[in-house]
Amino acid sequence: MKKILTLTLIHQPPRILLGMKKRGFGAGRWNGFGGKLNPGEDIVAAAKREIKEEVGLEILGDLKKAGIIDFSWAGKPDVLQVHVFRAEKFSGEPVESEEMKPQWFNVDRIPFDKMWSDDIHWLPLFLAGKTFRGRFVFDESDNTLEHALKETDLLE
Ligand code: CJF
Repeated sequence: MKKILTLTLIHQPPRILLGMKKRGFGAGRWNGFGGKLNPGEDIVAAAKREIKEEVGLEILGDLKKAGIIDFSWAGKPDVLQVHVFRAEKFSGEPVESEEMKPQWFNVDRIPFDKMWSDDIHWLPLFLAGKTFRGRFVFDESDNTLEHALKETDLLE
């Protein structure tokens, strides 16, 4: 089964806003903001809702499509399809929630050792303003076993 998730990174070069996930899936890792869609909700609406819920910000202007990544685990049929967005402008100040503790990072000091193991592969493309499609296969410890990643002009 394929599950769709959103992931939005707020990028104001040379800084990027990440959150330390405090509970649930990905707890203990820095990441952008996002998660599952509610029933009947479209992907962009879900992305904006998650940013509001997790870090208290309203996105100004459009979310920009940055990439689509399919994740699976060796020997398991389920696929997590993560739609990655870039946000540049927002209103409000980042606030800590029950889910996330936000912090700005300089793009030269991204804490890859405390992030999902895929991020080191695609985040450089994201930071360069590129759009991409990717596929990652993880082992049971969430290490990347194999991956494919390509820059693409057209998403979807
Ligand atoms: N950066 C990143 N975000 C993920 C998932 C992921 N890797 C795969 C799980 C192994 N890497 N998210 C999934 C949960 O929703 C937010 C984004």
